[in-house]
Amino acid sequence: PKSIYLKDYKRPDFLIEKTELHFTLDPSETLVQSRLEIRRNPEANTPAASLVLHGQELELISLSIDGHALSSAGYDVGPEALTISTVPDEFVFEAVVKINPEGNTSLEGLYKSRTMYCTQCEAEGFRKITYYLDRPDVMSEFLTTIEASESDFPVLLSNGNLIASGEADSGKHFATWHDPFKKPAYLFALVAGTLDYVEDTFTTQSGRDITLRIFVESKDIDKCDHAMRSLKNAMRWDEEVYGLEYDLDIFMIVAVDDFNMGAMENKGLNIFNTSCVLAKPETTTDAGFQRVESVVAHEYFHNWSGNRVTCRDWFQLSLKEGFTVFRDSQFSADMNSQTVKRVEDVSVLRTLQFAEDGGPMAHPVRPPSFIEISNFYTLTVYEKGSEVVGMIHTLLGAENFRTGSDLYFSRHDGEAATIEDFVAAMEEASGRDLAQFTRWYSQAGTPRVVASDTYNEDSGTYTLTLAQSCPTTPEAKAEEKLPFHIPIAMGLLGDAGNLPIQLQGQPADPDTDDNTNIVLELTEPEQTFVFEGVTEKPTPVLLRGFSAPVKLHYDYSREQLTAIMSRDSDGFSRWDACQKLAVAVLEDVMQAYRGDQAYRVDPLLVAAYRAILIDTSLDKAMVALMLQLPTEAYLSEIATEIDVEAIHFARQYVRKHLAAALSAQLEAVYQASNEVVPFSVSASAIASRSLKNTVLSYLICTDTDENLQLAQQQLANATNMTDELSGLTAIINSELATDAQRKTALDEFYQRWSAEALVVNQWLVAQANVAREGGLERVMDLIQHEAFDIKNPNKVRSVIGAFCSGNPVNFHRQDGAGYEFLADQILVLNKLNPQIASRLLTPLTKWRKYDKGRQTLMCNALQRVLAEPALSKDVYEVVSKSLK
Ligand code: BAL
Ligand code: ZN
Repeated sequence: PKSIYLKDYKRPDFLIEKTELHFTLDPSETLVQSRLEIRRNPEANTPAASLVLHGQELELISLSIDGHALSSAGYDVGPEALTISTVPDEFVFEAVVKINPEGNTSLEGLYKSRTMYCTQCEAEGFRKITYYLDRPDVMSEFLTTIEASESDFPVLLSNGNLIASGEADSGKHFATWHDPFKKPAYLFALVAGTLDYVEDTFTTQSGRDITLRIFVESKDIDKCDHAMRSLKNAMRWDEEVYGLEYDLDIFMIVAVDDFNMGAMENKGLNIFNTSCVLAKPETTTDAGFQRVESVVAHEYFHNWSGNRVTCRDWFQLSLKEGFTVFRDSQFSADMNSQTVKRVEDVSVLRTLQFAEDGGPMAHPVRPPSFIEISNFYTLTVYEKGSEVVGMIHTLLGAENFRTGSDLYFSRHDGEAATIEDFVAAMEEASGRDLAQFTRWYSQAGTPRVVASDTYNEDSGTYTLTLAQSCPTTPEAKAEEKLPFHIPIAMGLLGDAGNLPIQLQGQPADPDTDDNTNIVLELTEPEQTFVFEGVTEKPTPVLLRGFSAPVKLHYDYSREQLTAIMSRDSDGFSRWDACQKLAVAVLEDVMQAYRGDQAYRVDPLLVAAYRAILIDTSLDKAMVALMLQLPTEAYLSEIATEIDVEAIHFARQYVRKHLAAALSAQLEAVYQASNEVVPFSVSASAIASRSLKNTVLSYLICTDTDENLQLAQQQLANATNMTDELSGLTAIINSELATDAQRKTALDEFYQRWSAEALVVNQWLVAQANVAREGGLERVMDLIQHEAFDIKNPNKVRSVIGAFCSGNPVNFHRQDGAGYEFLADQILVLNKLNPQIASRLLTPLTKWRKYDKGRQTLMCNALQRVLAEPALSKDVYEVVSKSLK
């Protein structure tokens, strides 16, 4: 397989003004008739004589140009393209092709999910529907007719507005949809099925009434309210915060069970993985509710950041994804809690994106090349991309950022844009030079910032030196990397609270009423900042709000960390200090484990936890987050060499120690939060459940039968899935429970919920994650269970994905059996669904961070996958790059 390079980008030779499609649906022989009004692109870089259209897995029936059928001498059909050697400057291209939706297990293009037809075209799935210029800079008006049996497929949907429907000559029924907004083919969508819907309306700020519909299988009709509420909130929020209004007369969401991604922002017809749209208290956890809210908003926000202004090419993916993740994070923070949302986002970034940035698949936010674009829907493009937009927001301030965003949307409306276009609008709106800043888009790797300081009591000056560097990544060596432009929000902490900040040589800002916070701009390899009027030796609080995606090192004492935890004004920094303290304590235990020494849990951590448990003035959500020790995945990310057993042991040991030392406080908090109140998904109700269930996870570590009973009671009496699943998880992870007790809990749960696929998925995840011995054997049993289906991505993620990423002691078994299991599953999925196969590889790609024995075993598993003769591009790219 070949790499494609950003530097080779050329404008398209042809444009498609209008696209007319006619689908005659059939499970194995769907006919797709296309009529394309094509003309040469006057702005083509290297005008070509021949027309080359993308097309894959299509059976060509007929072709014509301007009504004249083409004989086979006039064209060439290959596995990936159709080439017509000579065409006029302007012409009508018509084709009839046959496709096989029920045989399409890749879930790209048109496929069947249970009883319905649906599509997924981003990034390059449209070419599996018909011959086309399947690239985002070719934007066309679409007219789509769908013809199918009315009894089997009463609902027929596509993008835009419904303009005709009725009985076709064939006796089947049809619907014709017209989308007046030009769009690239990746935003095309079609749905046909027996679906119910809930409907609502939204009146836009200019007074237009929009019909909102969420289509689901009838059994799920009671799970749409939260998505609808989230959609309306998102529509209002986008008007208020970004001044952006919805454009079509109807906005539709369809829930499908078999879906590679979370959801897809097709124009006017979003298609969602059921897991990201369906929610009701009995079946959905709080995390699930929040995911629905954020994904519904994310896809809706794409209507502007992605659809009205799209990407010129796939290298620009973060233009729409990074910006849209930033927008949905702002939205979720506004709807719930700023600090909690920030902590959650940063946890994902620091655990998973930093790991990606430090591994063989590391790439800049704008990758310079790819073999298969599906491999670049990554945490780097999405989450780091969002952080990069967030840094622009920090550097410009909210007002200039909004002016820049307005300029970007008005200037590029209806166009396919680049990251340069976005940055240029931000520069023009603010007058700031972001040239150096754009290195965030072109250099991979997580920068490291080392902070050191001195305090001069006599002069009252505090001097802070920041030095930056960036490790080697596949595209550049460390020494070739140029310094980043890094905004570092910070403050100084004294004995009684935050100190006023006065930077030497800078006048005090009369506009600010907060003189205890400043954003330093680090642009050089090393820079020194001098603060004046500092009346006591301060503790620096660096990277407040996690103002840049960097690894910042400062040699904090544990006392300084507890001071930040209890006194800093920034909630994120308080949580972060708690994490740092916990990491230090865990590292003590890991060291003792390796050195066969006595274990000691620093009493400072116990005291800090006791203080937050008894302080009823604190936000319960933050208390829960602070009580959660750094995960094994995070501890692995920050380790130079991952010691699987030591990490697992240390975490368990410290948890047990804390549970025993704080049992009275934990029990009191549990009892206080275990009140029966009407269910709500308000931030405060979620916070309360989060604290209760975090506390339960500690209580279950104690050797007390009553605590096991507590979990059993919670499982039996729960009125919502958050509590029910926490009860189940506590029991199946408990060392106190007998095998029979665990089995009963699991069996009863399954009996209760076997008809609810999304609940069963959570039941699968809970089992795949159990760290007790024998995890691999349990997962091998699970993939034989009636609830498992390797063709369904949610099931694959729930069992294989959850086990390999979320159960390190079992997956990284020393005999390598976990690696061989994963390789076996990847080889099966490589044939069925290459995108999912490729995603599952991630844990194996990290082999360099393990001991020599595991390195060899992990590489053997990767080599076995690489030896597969019919390897998909998706899997090939990840395996070959990770073995390099
Ligand atoms: N565009 C793919 C799904 C999403 O990011 O919204
Ligand atoms: Zn997106």
